[in-house]
Amino acid sequence: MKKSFGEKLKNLFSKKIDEEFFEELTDSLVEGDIGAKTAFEITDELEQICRQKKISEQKDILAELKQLLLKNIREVTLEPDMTKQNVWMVLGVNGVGKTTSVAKLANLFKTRGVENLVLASADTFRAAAIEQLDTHGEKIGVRVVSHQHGSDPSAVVFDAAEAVKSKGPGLVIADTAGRLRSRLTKAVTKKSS
Ligand SMILES: Nc1nc2c(ncn2[C@@H]2O[C@H](COP(=O)(O)OP(=O)(O)OP(=O)(O)O)[C@@H](O)[C@H]2O)c(=O)[nH]1
Ligand SMILES: [Mg+2]
Repeated sequence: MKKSFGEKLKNLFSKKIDEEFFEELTDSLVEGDIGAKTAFEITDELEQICRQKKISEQKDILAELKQLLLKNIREVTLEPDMTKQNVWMVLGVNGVGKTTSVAKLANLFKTRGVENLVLASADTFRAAAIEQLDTHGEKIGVRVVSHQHGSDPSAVVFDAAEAVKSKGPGLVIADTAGRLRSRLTKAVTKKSS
């Protein structure tokens, strides 16, 4: 089974600290979807800090890395504009928690009083993804729009958007299969125009 980002880091931090270590760290950060530019910047800064502070112990380097990673996390406020129709797409690499986050967001906004709320099952790629979102929808009492497994994901988002639109301002939260956002957004824009 493919190692998770956390497992890879753990493994790396049990090795000897040398030049190769920093190269492997950069690779792990890129593979962990941090982005090549940021990954190189983080590793360069970490190397610099280690030199300046004369740090060589794995646990101390790890603590510095944690600080650098935290520095790169941005806080955002997610709030639908309830004077209009909002369509949110949840993206991210496999298994990162997209579907769970869709359900958590739906539950949060439902309890905050958003009534015109529809989930779009736009992960039509992975087997059982539709059932997974259906189960969440049932549990939290939110409507889920879905098509057949293997169908066009943009058509699902389009139908969910239409369902919300027919009732006025509201929110669509779309679960997706991952990161092929250019294809999906292009298709949704084309269908809506
Ligand atoms: N500990 C922990 N586990 C989580 C969290 N969010 C999701 N998970 C678990 O991570 C696994 C994957 O979550 P999903 O929500 O299915 O992730 P996904 O990105 O939709 O996965 P794919 O659709 O396969 O790409 C599940 O076992 C979840 O229960 C979280 O915040 N904390
Ligand atoms: Mg999913």
